[in-house]
Amino acid sequence: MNYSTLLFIFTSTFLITSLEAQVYPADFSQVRVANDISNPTVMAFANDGRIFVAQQGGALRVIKNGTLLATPFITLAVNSIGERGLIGIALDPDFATNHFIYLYYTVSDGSHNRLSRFTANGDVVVANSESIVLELDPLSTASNHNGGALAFGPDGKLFVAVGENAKGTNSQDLNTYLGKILRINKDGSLPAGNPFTDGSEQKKRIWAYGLRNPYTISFQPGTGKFFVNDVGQNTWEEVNDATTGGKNFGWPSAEGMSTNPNYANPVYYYGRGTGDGVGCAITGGTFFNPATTNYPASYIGKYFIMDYCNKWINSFDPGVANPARAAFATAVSGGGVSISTGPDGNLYYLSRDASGGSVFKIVYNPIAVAPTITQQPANISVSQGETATFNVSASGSAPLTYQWKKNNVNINGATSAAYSITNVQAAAAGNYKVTITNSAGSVTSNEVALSVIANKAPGASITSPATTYLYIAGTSISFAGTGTDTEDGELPASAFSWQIDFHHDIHKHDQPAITGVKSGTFTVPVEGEVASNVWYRFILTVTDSKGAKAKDSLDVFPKKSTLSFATLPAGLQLTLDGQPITTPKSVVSVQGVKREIGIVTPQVVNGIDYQFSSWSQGGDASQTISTPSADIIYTANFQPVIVGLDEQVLSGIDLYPNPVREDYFYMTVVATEDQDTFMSLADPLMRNTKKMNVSLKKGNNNVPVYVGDLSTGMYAVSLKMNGQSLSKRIVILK
Ligand SMILES: [Ca+2]
Repeated sequence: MNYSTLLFIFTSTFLITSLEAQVYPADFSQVRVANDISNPTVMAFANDGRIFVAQQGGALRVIKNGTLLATPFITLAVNSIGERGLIGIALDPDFATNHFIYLYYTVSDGSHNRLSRFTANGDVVVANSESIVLELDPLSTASNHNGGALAFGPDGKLFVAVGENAKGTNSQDLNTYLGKILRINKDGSLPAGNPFTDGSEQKKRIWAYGLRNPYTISFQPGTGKFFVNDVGQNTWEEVNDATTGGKNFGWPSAEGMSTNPNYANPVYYYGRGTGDGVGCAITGGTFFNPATTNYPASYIGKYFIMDYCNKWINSFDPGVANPARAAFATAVSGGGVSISTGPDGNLYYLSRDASGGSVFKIVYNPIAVAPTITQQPANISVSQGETATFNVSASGSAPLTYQWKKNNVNINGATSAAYSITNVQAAAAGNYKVTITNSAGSVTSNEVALSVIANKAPGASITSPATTYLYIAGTSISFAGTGTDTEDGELPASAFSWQIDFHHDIHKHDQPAITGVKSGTFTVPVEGEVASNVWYRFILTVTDSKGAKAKDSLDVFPKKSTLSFATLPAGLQLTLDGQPITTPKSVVSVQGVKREIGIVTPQVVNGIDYQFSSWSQGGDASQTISTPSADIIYTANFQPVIVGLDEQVLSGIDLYPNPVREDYFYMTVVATEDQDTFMSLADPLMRNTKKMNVSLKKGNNNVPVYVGDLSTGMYAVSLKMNGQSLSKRIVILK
């Protein structure tokens, strides 16, 4: 994949939207409730019908009676780099009387995530009502895996999902909140009934651990069943049952199903790929148990999940073992980040879609319902050469068909909810409206005007970095651009806005815009994402004095090296970023990115226990390396576990003569019962090994061992007996 500079066409996203119409079961359709909610993260419903929608940048918005209120409930100062920002919300179970709202956000200096309580006064916050509930552990420079989900359990306790900050070992460390589900009192204090009652403050708040990025959680009304949706790394997305406290879900050692009895397996999981039922990130899950609904009874009690990348909604029965997936929706709008069951008995989802972030409602109309317009098109005023887009939203039974008209005449091909005119010229001015039709009737929108201003759109160009530039993590990328305009001349710095989006595979992480500068630097973090199929997209937008815009875009790719991992003896296991790998193994890594390497110990091969001895590059068994500028091999040396001579009695075996100068030595051993087992010899570097079967009789045994085929050296002799490995050193001299 090699992107060169490309000019953005404003209409592209709308054209794609119209081509990818949502597919629902018969009689289901979606209605847009609100849009223009940029970078939405999560939402919560009040029983009075209001929907609170959090924006990553710190604003909490309110949708009331189907309208997005212009004034945010609150605008918090947050750090919103990467996946940070305002990313969690829960309403108090007694919200109707105490008006408490809990928010999870990254503090503005980026040092940590915080959980705070705020008090509502109608649709806005009571000034200075913030009460800090819990300060979470310090963050590294990695800006991803923050979790953020909040929910009250049936016990009235607040459950908090915290990501592992892109460091897998945090998930197994009971002295940090990172990578955990916490269970706390509303004020942050320790509740009774948590699984760990001793140790650190963190440990005593932990409800479940071994999690990577638990972005959403859900309780089932009635049963209290508690599911945690954990976004996976390279293989599996998980739904985990954390109803019972104290479970370890295995990250980073295990993702998906594991045979390790210490890990709780997911109740449902799905893998990578294209299409329905697979994907890249589980960003929503909800138990569909509304008080009332007009959905068919077969949907009630099901657990609905949503995937961000492949844009589908599936469901499964949470009450059965190994539940099967049921298809529900495909090609949903944009990138879904949250799915909820509304108090009105409908499913809702929150999407980073082409309309600037939207809330959608999924409705069931078994009897055809005529269309009604939920959002009218608006008047548009554009400069010559720009793109004009009219939008309409309507509810009613699917399928809905659209026909846009200019000055009362049908426009050929203008048959979607959005209608775009590119490269607008004076002749495009006029009056526009749309008629929406289904089997039960039709409705026509308000007529709105398109005005064309005698103004030419500006031109934008990114001049730095060069298209051939490749970055190294930890270094700064210098960016610069120009903006020219026929009427205004050279555009001033205030006309410039930069967007630097981090792309990984098929999804992207939005970064906050940098405005008011013609040039600047961007430092690439060394932590956060270890994958190598990553790049940054620099987008420059310039705006002229009449409001006309132009964009330029440049994709900047990394320099990469190959990291190879080996062990001596060969074939043993290591860990990379906390996950087990079997050697030899090679991975491509972005230069400058930090990787955590470690060893698995002890390991048993052919009955011999091995333990870590040293790394080829030196250093501790577990260490952090920075991906170098050249390919490299990291070799971990292991040694057999050899019991010392002073432990002769304990070992239970004796060897004579030792040293041995002939072709045989004798091993004496006392067995508690008859048994067929085996013994092995190995030199410390495993250059010479020998394995032989041994039949032991109850009582004293004197076993001759042929070593005529082994060269001079020190060897570990290991005997398996009663499930234990007994070892002793012997020296062979020729
Ligand atoms: Ca102009």
